[in-house]
Amino acid sequence: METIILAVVIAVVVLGALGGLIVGTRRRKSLPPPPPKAPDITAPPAEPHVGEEAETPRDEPRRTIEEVDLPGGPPVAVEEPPVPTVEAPEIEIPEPTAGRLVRLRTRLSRSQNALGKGLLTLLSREHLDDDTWEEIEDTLLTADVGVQPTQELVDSLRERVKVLGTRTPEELRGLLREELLKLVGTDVDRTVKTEPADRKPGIVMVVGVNGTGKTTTTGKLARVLVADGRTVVLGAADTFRAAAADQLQTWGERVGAYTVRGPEGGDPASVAFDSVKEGKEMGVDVVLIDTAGRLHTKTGLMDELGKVKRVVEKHAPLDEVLLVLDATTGQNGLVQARVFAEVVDITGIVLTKLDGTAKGGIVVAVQRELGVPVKLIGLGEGADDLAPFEPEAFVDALIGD
Ligand SMILES: Nc1nc2c(ncn2[C@@H]2O[C@H](COP(=O)(O)OP(=O)(O)OP(=O)(O)O)[C@@H](O)[C@H]2O)c(=O)[nH]1
Ligand SMILES: [Mg+2]
Repeated sequence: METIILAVVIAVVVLGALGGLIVGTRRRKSLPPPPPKAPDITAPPAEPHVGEEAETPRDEPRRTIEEVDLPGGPPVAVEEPPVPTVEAPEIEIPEPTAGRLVRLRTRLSRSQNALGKGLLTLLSREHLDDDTWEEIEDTLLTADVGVQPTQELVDSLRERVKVLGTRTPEELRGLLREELLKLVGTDVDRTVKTEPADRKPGIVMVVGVNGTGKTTTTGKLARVLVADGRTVVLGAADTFRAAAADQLQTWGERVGAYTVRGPEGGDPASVAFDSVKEGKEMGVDVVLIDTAGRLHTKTGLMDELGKVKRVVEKHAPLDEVLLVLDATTGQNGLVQARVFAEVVDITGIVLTKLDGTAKGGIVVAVQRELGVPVKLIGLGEGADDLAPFEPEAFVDALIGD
């Protein structure tokens, strides 16, 4: 009897165990296979778990490399080796710089209408009486030529018109052209100094108040240099905003120029120093340093700019310090210019936004104010809308053909 009971118990246990096994197996089999996971390159590899191999059959078709989405880019095709499919970011070939001002002359139309055409119309009047001369004076002052230069131009024109007697439109145009050119100055060296004879790289620093167009100008200038066959490193010494360095880097990437940047809020002088150091190591021709916009009225900020200059000059003297002035701000720009000139020795002026103003006469006023030539002018937001300043082309654009 005991033997029978024992046999029954054993049978029940064995059957139960078998049943459980079958149920267990079924249950396991009925589980859906885990979805294939996209590889997460930021997460550590997951720990293997017991039973995982049974759940994911080894013969599951493996995903090919094409199916793997890499962050930030389309899938890279690797199966067609004859055609190079991994594309480097396209590098733009900027326009040549020669004759840019002539190409962009129509952008000066506002100054042309207000200054050039206004003057020619007034001078063509049959009787040039005192009132007319006063109107001519007002026209020049409104275009921001400045009081002293205006006086000189009017005096000289008055004299020459008197000598001329009767006058044809061509003669008047010729007179005005000569007199305007005299004010703008034709015998100044306006080349942007980027290539010192005795060393490499040339060092250019770009300064100015907020929003005048420093970063844009630095980017455009990099393009000019690259178009002329130079190699360039950019220094993002505007460390106040990360976006500022991004903005500069974007300009650089378009023409293949490397950008040196530092931590947000870091020391601008140290970024400027490092950019020249890297430029030297890389053997490039020119290092362009973009600085943060600063209020010319804030002593601390201006002192900091002086420090940036001094620290960079531990490498070598700066070849060019370009002050960027927004032409639309008129006389206020002159006040800024004076303060900057005291802190860093300005060697050239970039007048931006001349496309948006009737005050082209500011070219004359600012040169007088600083005794420093306008070397470049900005005539638009486009990448190649920066032109070397050529007095003849400028005056011709003002008075029309
Ligand atoms: N129309 C016109 N716009 C310009 C010109 N130069 C620059 N700008 C515009 O002016 C704005 C400011 O330019 P940025 O280069 O960022 O000025 P910034 O001096 O670096 O400014 P901060 O770094 O904030 O001091 C941008 O919208 C430019 O596109 C120009 O010659 N003509
Ligand atoms: Mg900027």
